[in-house]
This record gives sequence, structure tokens and C-alpha cells, in this order.
Amino acid sequence: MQLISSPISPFVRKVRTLIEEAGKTDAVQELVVATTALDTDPQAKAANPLGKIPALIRADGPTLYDSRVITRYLSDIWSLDLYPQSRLYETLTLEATADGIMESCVLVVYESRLRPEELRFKPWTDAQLAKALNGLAAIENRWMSHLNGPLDMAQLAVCIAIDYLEFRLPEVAWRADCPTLSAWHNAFKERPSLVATRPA
Ligand SMILES: N[C@@H](CCC(=O)N[C@@H](CS)C(=O)NCC(=O)O)C(=O)O
Repeated sequence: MQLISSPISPFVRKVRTLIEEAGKTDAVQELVVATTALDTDPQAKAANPLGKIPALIRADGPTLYDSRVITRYLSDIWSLDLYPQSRLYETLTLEATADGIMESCVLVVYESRLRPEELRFKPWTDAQLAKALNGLAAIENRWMSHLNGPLDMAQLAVCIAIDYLEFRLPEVAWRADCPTLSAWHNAFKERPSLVATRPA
């Protein structure tokens, strides 16, 4: 299998972290690309009509795209049980929350990197940051017992979303309002799969 990849993308990192958890780095070849919404890499476009990464090219079936589809597929074929049946919808909802935080942060980063200064609209980026902070507050208030339970994909996604926020938008202060999540993140981010995939 081949993974259309980038070392910085948090969505790609979800897949790379799962591969590390599985000990299957030899099973997937990474094709590293540089792609943005304004300048789509041809390999990314060939693999995914939306031009987004990650995408997983398979020898025995159509290419898969969207990180949640790929992580669920790999968890299934390698029997990792990262989407346990007993709490499947909780896991998917928490993963969707983490993905939504990533999406808002990626949009804020694109705004400052891709959009000419005179076209920027601060209320829109403020609204995206509010979504991310709201998501973190919801995790602090409702999801800590899930985060402290047996390993699943939602936990990995939450940690990756927070890492991305702190890597790209270090000025965003969230820890004082989310002390329990903050302590969880400080410990969880040292998992070997997360250390191995941490953006430099
Ligand atoms: N929902 C998608 C989001 C993927 C995504 O937005 N990836 C970014 C990189 S972090 C991308 O490819 N951006 C290029 C674009 O928007 O065209 C997923 O979970 O895979």
C-alpha cells in the first residue's frame, strides 16, 4: 500500500500513528507531497478528486481517502480494535470532534499563509478558533473518562489535534480553561507512536 503523505498534516499523522501502533511501517510506502488548497499536488489529485491528503492507494481495491476511512480500514484489516464495537459511536463522535478541531486550525493556518493580507477577514478566523476552543471545552467537560479508557482511535486523534494547534498556533491559550485535558495531553503525547510521528 502507498500513503499520500506529508509530515506536517495532522490528518496524515492520524494514519501514520496508527501504522506505528500496529508495527506495520514496512507494509505502507509513504509518498510525500506538498499540497495546498490553491496548489494541488498531481499525485494527491489523482488519488482523491478533492485533492486532499491522506489517501491510501491499495493494490487490491480502490484508493481510500479521508483519514477516518483509512484509519478504520487499517484497524479492520490488521485487527487492531481501535474502533471497539462496544463504544463505536462514542469513538466516532470523539474522533469527529478532534477532526473538527484540526479542520478549524488548518483553515486558520491557510488564511494567514494563502490568502493575501488585504482579503483576510478576522471575524471568520476568530469564528474558526472559537470552534476549536469549543471542541476542547467539550472534551474537557464530557469526554475525559473516554480518554482515560482503553486505547482507541479517538484518543490518538485528540492528542494529534492538540499537538497541531500548539505547533501551528502557539499563541492560542487553551490550557488554563481545560486543566484535566491539559494534564492528559502532557502524559499521552509521550506514547511512542506519537513521538515517532511528531512534526519536527
Ligand atoms: N477530512 C479530511 C481532511 C484532509 C485535509 O484537509 N488535508 C489537508 C492537509 S492537512 C489537505 O490536503 N489540504 C489541501 C486542500 O485543502 O486542498 C481527512 O480527514 O482526511
